[in-house]
Amino acid sequence: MKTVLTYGTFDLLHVGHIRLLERAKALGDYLIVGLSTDEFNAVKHKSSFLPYEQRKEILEAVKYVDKVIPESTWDQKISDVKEHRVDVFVMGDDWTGEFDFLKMHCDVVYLKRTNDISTSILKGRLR
Ligand code: C2G
Repeated sequence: MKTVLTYGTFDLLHVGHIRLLERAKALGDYLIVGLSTDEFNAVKHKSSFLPYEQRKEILEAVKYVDKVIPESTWDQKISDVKEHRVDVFVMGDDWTGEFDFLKMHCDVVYLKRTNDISTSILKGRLR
């Protein structure tokens, strides 16, 4: 079984997130999402519209997602990769290069971001 891992806030889930999750799942058989906790979002200088528990429940309903784990620090990735026997680490290409240190432990794939959609665009439209 090929395990894929990705991380993110996934707030106000939109097609950019879904297309990332779809392509990530296509790289293996089992997709784990490290979902940023509300506290970690503060560390990322991001605040999410929806709290962690709701973002988790929504992600768990996505057919591409097999497991959701909390992301609470920047430096949990190596231990997550080892603990979950991850074969492929995936992020959108706005992160290109940032996680190359994981190449010692698993494949690292940066996927093209979907243009013209983001949580901040959606929040702006809501305002
Ligand atoms: N994404 C995308 N296209 C968009 C918006 C987002 O492909 N239009 C991707 C991002 O590149 C990321 C994932 O969807 O891989 C989740 O996006 P965010 O929730 O914004 O995640 P981010 O805040 O970048 O958190 O440790 C890593 C961080 O937790 C990543």
